[in-house]
Order: sequence, then C-alpha cells, then structure tokens
Amino acid sequence: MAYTGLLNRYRPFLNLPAHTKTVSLLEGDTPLIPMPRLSRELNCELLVKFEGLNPTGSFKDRGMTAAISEALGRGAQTVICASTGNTAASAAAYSARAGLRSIVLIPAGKVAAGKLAGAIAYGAEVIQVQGSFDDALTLVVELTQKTPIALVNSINPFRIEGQKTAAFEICDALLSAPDWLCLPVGNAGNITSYWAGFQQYQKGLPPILGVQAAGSAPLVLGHPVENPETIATAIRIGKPARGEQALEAAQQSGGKIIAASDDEILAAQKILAGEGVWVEPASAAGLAGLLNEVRAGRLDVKGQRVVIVCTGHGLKDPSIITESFLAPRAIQANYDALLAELGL
Ligand code: AN7
Repeated sequence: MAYTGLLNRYRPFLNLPAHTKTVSLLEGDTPLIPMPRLSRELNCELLVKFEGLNPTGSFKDRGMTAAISEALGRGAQTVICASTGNTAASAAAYSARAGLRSIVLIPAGKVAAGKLAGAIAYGAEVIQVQGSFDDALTLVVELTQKTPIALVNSINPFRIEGQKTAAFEICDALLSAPDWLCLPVGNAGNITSYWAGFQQYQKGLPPILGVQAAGSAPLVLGHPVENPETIATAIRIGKPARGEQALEAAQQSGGKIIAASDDEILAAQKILAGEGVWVEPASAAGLAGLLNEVRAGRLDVKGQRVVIVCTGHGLKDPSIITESFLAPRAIQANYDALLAELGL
C-alpha cells in the first residue's frame, strides 16, 4: 500500500482527539542507514536514523503533522512557536499546507540560514527576539494563554505523540529496540518522545544517551544556563521545557545525559559526512557523546546495535562548513591549467 504519512500509519498508537484533521507532507518513514566504517571502528553495529530526510529537513515534521492536524481540526486559525529554526520551518510548512496563519519567534541572529529561509519560503511571519530561545518561548507561552492562537512548541502534547513514531519505526525496522539510542537534547521534547514511544511499543527498552552542547548543558550542570552558547544553534537552549522528563528518560532507561564540546560536535559531523551522511552540527551531538563515552572507557558497545539519531540535514546550516575553509581554488578554463592544478 502506498505510504500516506505518519498519522495514517500509526494512528492506533497515537493519543489524538477525534476532531484531528490530518495534514501531512508524507513525513517520517526515514531510513536507518548502516555505517560500516564507524561500526568497524567501534566494534559494534552502528546505524543512523537520518531524520534530515523529512519534508522540511528535520525530525520536527513528525510532531508538527500531529500538532497542526489537531489545531486545524479544533478550528484554530493561527499557530505560533518559538524556535531555534527547525520547528519554525516545520510549523511554517504544515501551516501553509493547512491554510493557517503561522508566526514564529526566533532568537535574533542565532538561526542557521537554511532554517530561516525555509520559514520565510513557506510563508511564516518571522519575528526576531532580542534574547535567547528561552526568552522567545516565554513570550509565546504568555501570548497563547491570553489569545486563541495555538501553541505548536513541544510543550504541546500532540507534538510528543507525533514524535513517538520515530521509536516505532526503529522497532519496526530492527524487529526490536536497539541496544543503545544516542541523540541530541535541546528543549528535551525528542528524548521524551522516544522514551514514551519505546515504552508503549513493547519491543524492548534501549538505554538512551542524551547529549547536550557543553556551552548549553543545563541538564548536565543541574541548573538553567542564562546565556547558552554553542555552534550547534539548534540546541542553544538554557532552560529545557521538558528537562525533568529528559532526566527521567535517561535514568529510567539506564542511560545518561552528557555534554560534548563544540569541537567534538564538529569532529563528529565530519566523521558522519566522511561516510556520506551530512547532518547539521546539533545532529552530530549523539555521535560526539558516544565517542566520548567509548574512548574514555565509560561505555562498551562491543557487539551491540547502536542507533544514532541525526535530527536535521547538513543543508540547514551551510555556513558552518563554508566559513571553515578558504574559497575553492580558481583556475583558468583550460585543460593544462586543470592538469597543473591537480599535479597530474
Ligand atoms: C536538529 O527548532 O528546539 O530536545 O526550536 O533542531 O526535542 O528540543 C530544535 C531542536 C535536536 C533538540 N536537533 O531537540 C527548535 C528546536 C535538531 C534540532 C534538537 C533540535 P529537542
């Protein structure tokens, strides 16, 4: 049967109200890509759940199909979110599809080019807030408490329902849960969703390794971070809305939440791209954390099946790459110049 999107595929497992009116861009159904070189190096079976292959280039589409479908069915006319970028692009796309007005608040100057361009292309009203993501979220929460505008951040429970489907897909593909699941943690909606999904699906419960950026690691430090900083702007979040649930998920699953430095995150991004999978910096945090743990001898994954969740596509943040090297060499348009340049 033809694929018709996440809500149709997994509806019996999703706690959505009867008024829900499906809005889908055929999100989900993302590949679990084997990584033979990394697997050899770590002596395990390593697979990447490449969420960058969703319609707007990130995992956010899983929760957004659910949140927008519910909002539309309830009669909402306008939706709003605060976002480090990917939620904004996703909310904008699904709102466009549903014919809803969408407003997104972003931290000024801290959203990667591909995400901002997406939000604008899909027709969202984009407002920059002179402050952090956390400040923007505070504003959005107040506005949605005082007006009929629908909130589509992951505080919205239907976002979590939709995002559970990633855990279902992994279990369906592997016929059981993996031995470890590694993923980045920002506002902590995704780790909460995976844990809920694995618990519900009853195909095994993997320990979850949640990874924050060292400059934005409130769950590792045990307190909010007032001025979070990291090149992984997607997870530049100092007060995670679902922080308690993230800590619970890590602890109950037998995993943990750790931090990786920006350099470690960029190194992991390079390793993944070196095996053909280009992800945005935040999305490489799961691998960066795993490598830290394995290299320090704190984690042994020998012979195990490890799934790394890569949450967003590398194309979302082109400048992190283009600003790290000099412009490609230029030659005159003749054959001899090409041979000389290549040293042939
Ligand atoms: C690529 O778009 O918070 O822990 O506003 O874009 O569920 O927040 C993005 C988060 C990981 C963290 N990877 O997920 C937003 C936003 C990527 C992301 C996360 C985000 P959560």
